[in-house]
Amino acid sequence: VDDLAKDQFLAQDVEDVENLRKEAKHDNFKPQYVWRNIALFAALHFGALIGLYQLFFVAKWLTVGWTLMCWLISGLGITAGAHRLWSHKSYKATKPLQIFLMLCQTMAFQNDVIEWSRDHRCHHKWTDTDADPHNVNRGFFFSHVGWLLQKKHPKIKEMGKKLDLSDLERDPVLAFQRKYYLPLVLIVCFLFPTAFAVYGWGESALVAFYTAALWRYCWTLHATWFINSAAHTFGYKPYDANITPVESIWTTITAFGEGGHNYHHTFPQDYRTSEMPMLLNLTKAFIDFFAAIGWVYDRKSVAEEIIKRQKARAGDMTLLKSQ
Ligand code: ST9
Ligand code: ZN
Ligand code: ZN
Repeated sequence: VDDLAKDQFLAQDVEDVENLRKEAKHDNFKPQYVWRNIALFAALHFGALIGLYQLFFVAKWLTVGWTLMCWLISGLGITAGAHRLWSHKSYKATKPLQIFLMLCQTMAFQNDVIEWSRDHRCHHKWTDTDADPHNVNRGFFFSHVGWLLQKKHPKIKEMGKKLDLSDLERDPVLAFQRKYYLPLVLIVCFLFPTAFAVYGWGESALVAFYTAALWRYCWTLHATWFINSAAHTFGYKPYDANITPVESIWTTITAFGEGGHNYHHTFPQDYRTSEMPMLLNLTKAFIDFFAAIGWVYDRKSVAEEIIKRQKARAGDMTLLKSQ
C-alpha cells in the first residue's frame, strides 16, 4: 500500500503472506468436521425458517418492526463494536458507550469480543492464507460458514499466537463479557428480544421467540458472513486490484456499511470502512452521532489525497477482476 501503510493498524503482512502461500503448496491438511456445530446450525436454520413464515403471516406489525430493530442493534454491536472499535481501534468511546456496544455485540452471539477480534486480526494480517480463519481460497461456502463447522487450520493457531491482544485482554468491559458470556447471551440474544415483544404489545411468546430471536439471529449471522464470502468475491476493486476483497453494495445494506471491503482492507485503520455515502454507511452515522454528543473521540480516517493516489496506482474498476 502507501507510505502510510507502515504504521497502519493491521495492514496485511506481505512477507508472512508470501511464505504462507509457499507452505500451503505442500500442505496435506484434512478438514475435521465438528458435528455438534453442524447440528446446532441446522437446528437454528430450521427455527429461523419457522420465524420467517411467522414474520410474513402470523406476527404483529410491531413484532416485525422490533425484529428489524434487533437486527440493527445487534448488527451495530458487531460493526461499530467488535469490528471498528475493538478489532481495529479506529476510534475511541467512553465507558457507557463501550458497555452498550458490548451488550449489543452479545446480542449478536458471534463469540465474545476478544475471540471475534483475534480471528478478525488474523484475517487482516494474513488474508487468503491458511492463517486466515475464513480463507476465501478454500471456497465460497468455507468462507461463509464452513469455517465454523470444522477444526481450525493449525496455521491459525501458530500465527495467531504472534498477535498482540493485550489491549483487549486488559479491558475490564471485555473481561466481564468473557466471564459471563453464555448467561449473558441467553438473556440478551434470546430472552430480552422475546420478552420485549411479549410484555410490550402482547405478542405470543413462541412467535416472538421464532422471529425476534431465532430468525433475527440467523439473518444477522448471514449478513455478517456475506462480508467474508460475497464481499471477497463479487464486485469492484477501485483501491487495490491485487486483493480479494471487493466493493459490494448489497452487503453494505445488509451489514450497515461494511460492504466497502476493498477500501477496508486497503485502509483498515479508517473508522468509516468505506467511502460509501452516509445513508448506506449506517455505522458511520451511528459513530458520528455519538461523536457529536461527546461519547466518541479520536476517529481515524485517511486523507483524501492518499485515497486518490492509492486508487490511481493500484485500483481497478473492472467488475469481477480476478487476481
Ligand atoms: C460467528 C463469527 O458467526 C462471525 C465472524 C465473522 C467475521 C466477519 C468479519 C467481516 C468484517 C466486519 C463486518 C461485520 C458485518 C456485521 C453485519 C451485521 C448485520 N489466533 O476456536 P478453537 C487457538 S460465531 C490465535 O476452539 P478449534 C487458541 O489457543 C457464531 N489462536 O479451535 C484457542 O484456545 P483459546 C457462533 C487461536 O478447536 C485454541 O486455538 N459461534 C485462534 O479448531 C482452540 O480454539 C459458534 O458457532 C486465533 N485466531 O475449533 C462457535 N483461534 O480460545 C464456533 C484459535 O482457549 N466456533 N486459537 O485461547 C467453534 O465452535 C470453534 O471455534 C471451531 C474451531 C469448531 C470453529
Ligand atoms: Zn476489518
Ligand atoms: Zn475481509
